[in-house]
This record gives sequence, C-alpha cells and structure tokens, in this order.
Amino acid sequence: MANPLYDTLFGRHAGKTTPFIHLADGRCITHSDFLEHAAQIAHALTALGLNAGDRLAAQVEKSPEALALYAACAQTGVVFLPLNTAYTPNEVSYFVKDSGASLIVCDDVNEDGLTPLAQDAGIRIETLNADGCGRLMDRSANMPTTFEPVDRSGDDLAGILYTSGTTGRSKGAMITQTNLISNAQALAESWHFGDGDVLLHALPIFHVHGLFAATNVMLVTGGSMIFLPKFDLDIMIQMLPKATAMMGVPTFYTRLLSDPRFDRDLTKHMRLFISGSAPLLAETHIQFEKRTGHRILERYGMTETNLTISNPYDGERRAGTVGLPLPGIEVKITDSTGSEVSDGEVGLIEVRGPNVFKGYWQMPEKTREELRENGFFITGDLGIRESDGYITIVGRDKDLIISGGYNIYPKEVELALDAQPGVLESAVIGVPHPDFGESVVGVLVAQGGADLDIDAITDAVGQLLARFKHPRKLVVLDELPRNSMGKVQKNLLRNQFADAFTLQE
Ligand code: MLC
Ligand code: AMP
Repeated sequence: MANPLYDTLFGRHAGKTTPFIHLADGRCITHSDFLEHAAQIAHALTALGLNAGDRLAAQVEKSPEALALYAACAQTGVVFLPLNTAYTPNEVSYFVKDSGASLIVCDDVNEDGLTPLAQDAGIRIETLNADGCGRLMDRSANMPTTFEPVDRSGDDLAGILYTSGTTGRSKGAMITQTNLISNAQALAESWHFGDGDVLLHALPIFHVHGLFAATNVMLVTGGSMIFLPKFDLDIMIQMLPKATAMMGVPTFYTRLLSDPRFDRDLTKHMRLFISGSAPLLAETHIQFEKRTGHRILERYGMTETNLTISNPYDGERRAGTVGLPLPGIEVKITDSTGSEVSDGEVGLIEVRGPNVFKGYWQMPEKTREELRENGFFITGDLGIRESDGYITIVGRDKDLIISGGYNIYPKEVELALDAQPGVLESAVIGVPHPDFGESVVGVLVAQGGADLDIDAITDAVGQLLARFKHPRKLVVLDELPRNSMGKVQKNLLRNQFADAFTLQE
C-alpha cells in the first residue's frame, strides 16, 4: 500500500510538532497540525464523492488551508488543478470543461460568477476563502484527523496545470507523482536545503514555481516557510531577517533593490536567493551582489518539466546564464531537425528526465508535437551551451510574453481584440517594462473607415481575460508590417514600441 507523493512529501512528517508554516501575524502551524487538517479535508472530499483520478479545480487565494487542499488531493489521489486567481469566469470555464473537473473550489466572492458554469457542467462548487474559512472547511471541521492515503503509483497524475498555447487554446500539462518527487529531491540536494531552512515564500501557489518548486522542496527536507499571501515590499523587508532562503521571480529582486532598507545588514544571515520563471537581467544580478554581497542563483524551468537547469550552489553562479542541467536531467540544444548543435551555437532547448510531464490532457497530437518519442520535451526556448556546460537562454521560438513571471500568449489576446467591433486585425507584442520585465502592447488596425473606441475595447477585453494579460497600451496603425510571405513582423513592432514603458509610467 503506497502513495509515493503523499508518503515522500507529507506522510513523513506525521506526528511532528516542528514548525511548517509561519504566518505574518506570528501564528505558526506545525507539520502535525497541517497534516491533521489535510486529512480532514481529504475526508470531506471523499464525502463529496470524489475518487482518485477525479479532477478538482481550485481558484483560491493563497493560505495554509489552500496548501492543505493540495495535500488532501495527494492523499486521496484526486488530481489537483490550481488556477490563477486573476482568471475571469470566462477563462475558468474553459479549464473546468476541458479537464472535466468534478468539483470547483473558489472564494465566496467569485461563487456567483462561477455558478452558471458549475450548473452547466453539472458539478458542485465549494468555497474556501482567503481567511481559510468557507463551506469546504465547514465540512472538514468535524472529520477525523487521520486519513489512510489512497494507493497510487508514481505514474499516476498529481496535477494538471494549464499553460496557454501559441494557438490561443490552453493545454493541460499532466504532472505525475514521479515528476514532482524527483524534482523536489533534485532541487533540495542541489541547493543544500535542510530542516533548519526557513523559506520566505511570497509566490502564488497556482504555478510550478510557488506550488511545486518552493513548497515541495521544503516538504521533502522538513524545513519551514514564512508563507505570505503575496509580495508586499514592506512585509518582505520585515520578514527577511527570519528567513534563510528566498525564491522569487525577477520582479521580486528589482522591487527589493528599489528600497534603500534592503541592504547587506538585512540579508547578512541569508543563505540563498534563487530567481527563475523569467530572465534575470545580468545588471540586476550584479547590482544585487554589490548591495548585499549575495550572488543570486538563477535557474530555469517550465510547467511541463518543473525545474531543469540551475546555477550551482557551490560553483560559479554566472550572471545572465541559467547554469547546468540538474542531476538526473538531460538537456540538448538542437536545430530544427532535432540534431544537436555545437557549443556556442543557438538552438532549441530540449529536456528529458523523470521530471518531464506525461503529455497534454486529451491532446495527443499536441503532445506528439512537443514531446518526442525518445522522451525529450521541446521547450520552445532558445539557448546556447558554452564549452564548460553553462547554458544561457537567448530567446524564445514561441510567441510568448512573460510579465512579472506570468505567461501571456499573444494569440489569446489577439483573438480577444480581433473580436471587438471595428477591429480588422491586431498584433500583440511584449516590450521591456521596468517592473514586470516585459509588458503588453496591443497594435490595432481598424476596418475601413471605422473609428475605434479604445475605452470600449479595453472594457470588453477586461471581461474576457485576466488583468495581467491586458494590453497596458493600445495603439492604432494603418496596417501591420508584413514580410513577403504575409507574416506579421512583430520584431519591427517590438522595435517601434520598445520605449513604450521605459520612457514613462
Ligand atoms: C499583477 N498584475 C500584473 C502582474 N501581477 N500585471 C502584469 N503582470 C503581472 N505579473 C496587475 C495587477 O492585477 C494590478 O492591476 C497591477 O498589475 C499592479 O499590481 P501590483 O500590485 O504591482 O502587482 P502585484 O500584485 O504586486 O504582483 C506582481 C508580482 C506577481 C510580480 C509580485 O505578479 C507575482 O507574484 N508574480 C509571480 C508569478 C509566478 O509565480 N510565476 C511562476 C510561473 S511558473 P491594476 O488593475 O491595479 O492595474 C514558471 C516555471 C518556472 O514560470 O520556471 O518557475
Ligand atoms: P511556464 O509555462 O509558466 O512554466 O513558463 C515557463 C517559461 O518561463 C519558460 O519556457 C521560459 O521561457 C521562462 N523561464 C523560466 N525560467 C527562466 C529563466 N531563468 N530565464 C529565462 N526564462 C525563463
């Protein structure tokens, strides 16, 4: 009888009164408290009729209870489907329908918006609010505090995480128990995490970075986390002296550096700062070292692969690079035929290992396009490997914008813009932004003679798409630049609007 994910991450802490979660208000949740609560939720899910393999869509704010819901899913074998809290009901509707979820768990404030969707799909909604209360918690309250984990194998699904696609249609990446366990162990070992570590955790827990990389590493090593609902500069500065390590997206680092209180003294006891999910500018790396004496450890990952490449803990942390493949993970840099290119040449990054996902949910063709039969996953990122093995990400073969660590696929935004009255066509591009790294510009072309109502278009897109995907600037051109094949030349638009956010805001 075994459930590898539950046993490796959670079950090992049963009965331990060691701290697991520290909250900003001073409360501390021990491993044992956390597991008892997770077991109660597991009973509640079972009582609601959920079985191993069923999908549970959770659009909930970050809280210890939300994390316990993840543990309860591991324990019951229910497939966890975390959703960005910024998604509109229109977006959530696609994920719920596509995944065939049996239950939606959401915040009270979103329940009315999601009820038509649940009715349409013939499924229930339970609530879990930012303060840890809600109907699901009421159901759990009187349940037993132990739960026999449901038998699972390493190949069974632990989660489905949706990633947008270049066609505008999101794909559900099927993540197995083995994917998560192998990655947590590789990261813990590579980054020397131990039970004395305290991780400053301000990332959202609906993506790989905050949910899997950060949380699973702490679970596998027995350390604790200062668990903050979101990144707040003042609270980060207040909490830093209590932490030993931090994981963040580059925006965390540029925001910390913008504050004079963030200095060598505040960080002198810290063991490790890790950055990922988006490119960390070499200048941020250098400025950070000058200010604090710490060299940020940059690593690279993706929803489909968890984390794959990392600068070393002990060796050189080279600014502008993402380092070397993690233990047990193979990385190839290839040309369009799939053959490896020479060191120093740009190619596509391909990844193979126990961390690589099982495929896209109910999309066998998409899976075949991106996951080779030999097990290598084609990431769509472009990289160069130096002769000493260090890898640098130099760009993307996929049309993708990364804003503050969130991915935005231009096609999805273009489809929303194109559907607006008077719009003939649109092109959505990412250009440099001082806070988010990149931000979104929408370029519109009007149908002959139409006078575009930019405010109305902005409102309409707001109804359809999460706020972080919205163009921060909409401009109207007479036509889009195209090459001789008729393809829109987004590079020309990116050059034209390169200063859209750096000169103002
Ligand atoms: C918030 N907003 C964003 C945004 N986050 N807009 C664009 N890009 C973002 N990332 C919106 C808000 O809704 C708000 O809208 C306005 O921008 C300003 O908000 P803010 O208060 O400044 O933002 P904040 O809430 O502080 O969030 C910024 C952030 C957050 C960077 C802290 O986005 C964040 O935690 N990002 C981390 C994302 C992450 O975990 N990615 C991992 C993916 S996994 P308005 O209406 O007020 O204008 C992955 C694999 C791997 O990539 O390798 O790790
Ligand atoms: P997601 O699909 O949300 O998991 O985002 C994964 C993408 O984030 C990758 O394909 C990369 O484009 C990008 N990414 C992650 N880490 C880094 C990094 N350190 N440097 C540059 N890009 C990164």
